[in-house]
Amino acid sequence: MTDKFTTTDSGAPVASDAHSLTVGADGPTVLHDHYLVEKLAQFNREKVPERIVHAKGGGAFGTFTTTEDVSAYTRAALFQPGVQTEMLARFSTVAGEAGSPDTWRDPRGFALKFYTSEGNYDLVGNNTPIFFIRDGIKFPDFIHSQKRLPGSHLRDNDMQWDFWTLSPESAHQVTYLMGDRGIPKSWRHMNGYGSHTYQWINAEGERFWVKYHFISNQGVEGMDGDTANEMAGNDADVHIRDLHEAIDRGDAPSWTLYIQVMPYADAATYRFNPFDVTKIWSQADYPRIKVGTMELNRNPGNYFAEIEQATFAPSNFVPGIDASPDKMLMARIFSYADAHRYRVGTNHAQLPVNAPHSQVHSYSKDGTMRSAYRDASEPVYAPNSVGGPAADPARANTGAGWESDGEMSRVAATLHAEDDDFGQAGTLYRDVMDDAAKERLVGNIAGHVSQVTHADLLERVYEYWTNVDADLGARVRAAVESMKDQATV
Ligand code: HDE
Repeated sequence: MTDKFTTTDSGAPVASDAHSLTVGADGPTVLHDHYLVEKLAQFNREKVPERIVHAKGGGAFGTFTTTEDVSAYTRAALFQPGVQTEMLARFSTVAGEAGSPDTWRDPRGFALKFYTSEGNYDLVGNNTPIFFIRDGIKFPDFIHSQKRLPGSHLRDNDMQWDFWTLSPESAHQVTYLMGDRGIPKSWRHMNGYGSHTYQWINAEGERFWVKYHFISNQGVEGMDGDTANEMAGNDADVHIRDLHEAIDRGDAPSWTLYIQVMPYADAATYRFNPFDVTKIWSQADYPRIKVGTMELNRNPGNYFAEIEQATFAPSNFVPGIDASPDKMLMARIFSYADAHRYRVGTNHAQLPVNAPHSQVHSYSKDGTMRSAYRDASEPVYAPNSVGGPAADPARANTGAGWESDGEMSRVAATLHAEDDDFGQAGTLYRDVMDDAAKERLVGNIAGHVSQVTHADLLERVYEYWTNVDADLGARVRAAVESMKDQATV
């Protein structure tokens, strides 16, 4: 017999774990069995709304250690030499629901929260350095096209290719997605990228443009489509299991962080618009510079409390790190905190997994589920003359913004010398992939495209791949036609 006894949520001992209060053994249950009512009411509310994207995922805690000296580029406390920072990582698929298989072909989320001495820094990236679109105004449409039809509730390849071919800026990311990195072997075997360009500011106030690359020390390995389909049936949670078991057996996975640094003034003339998230920067132009190591070594104690309720937000910057004029990043800076207030609650930042490990002196007040509050003697407004907290711009030292023409416009971002939608996708195909990888790419695309039903749309898909590369376009057409022929014999 344990010395622990069951209580209500308010701490009073309960009479039974097994029997409701009834009138006689076989009579009606009474409404004043308040413990039964509490248990059922609580159960009905166990779920919070799942994330609208990135619903299926898992994560772990660990540390980030800055091993190199990058203080010339940022004054952020976490990136000063030798500093070690506690952190949380969450990995996810994008389009599937909370119970969907880990092995569907999809980008993987790579969301990081660093509990720094200057507040939380969140870097909410993916396992790909690029994205499908370049303006956040398209994001809800893009996600609708990847999710389910309103009538049948089925996913639909017509809808996906319709959106992709009408949004040719997707070509680089779709080439990546259909290739060997489209399904990772495990979360430990994939790289993570900040994807957007960010701004770093050093102690002198000098600004730089920066891209983050977390390179897996386990090596990058993909999973082929057949194995992925098999795993979807046999072990739909294989990626959650892999990470959990690796950490449990003391085999802590790690990643080395590198950055690419672009001098502030280069942005205006670089051959690709550096604020377009569908583009990478060539490493020949901006080589990788090592920063430090991230290690994941502690599994969550409770999945719901620490992973489902984790709220990552690209708006969580710290002094020395700031935004860039990337239109996608701008939209995300609004969107995530708004999603958290709706999904988890106004005071989500007070939950232990989200609370900073540094002091909080905000002037926020009240709201559902508030547990943190300041001393009653402290003022609830600023400015005040009674010694309450006051903003310190020198300490904040965020970016000075960036130069712009000052005019409001609703147009595409400036095209730089080599900017077009298909160029980098073609380079990925021609220069990065070997013959075997090209063959697998064609097979993966054809498998997906063979389920497209409209003839006009099919022609548009072939044109899309021909724009990436003429040889690739011809091979996709031949492969799809042969699959369709076989399906009709
Ligand atoms: Fe997200 N995204 N996203 N996204 N995203 C969410 O946040 C959104 C984008 C990414 O493990 C949501 O709490 C908009 C790019 C990750 O908890 C939501 C736009 C990249 C995660 C949201 C983007 C990402 C999310 C869903 C276009 C890679 C999971 C509920 C402007 C660089 C984080 C929530 C976790 C989650 C919005 C585009 C990565 C709805 C509006 C680009 C890893 O707020």
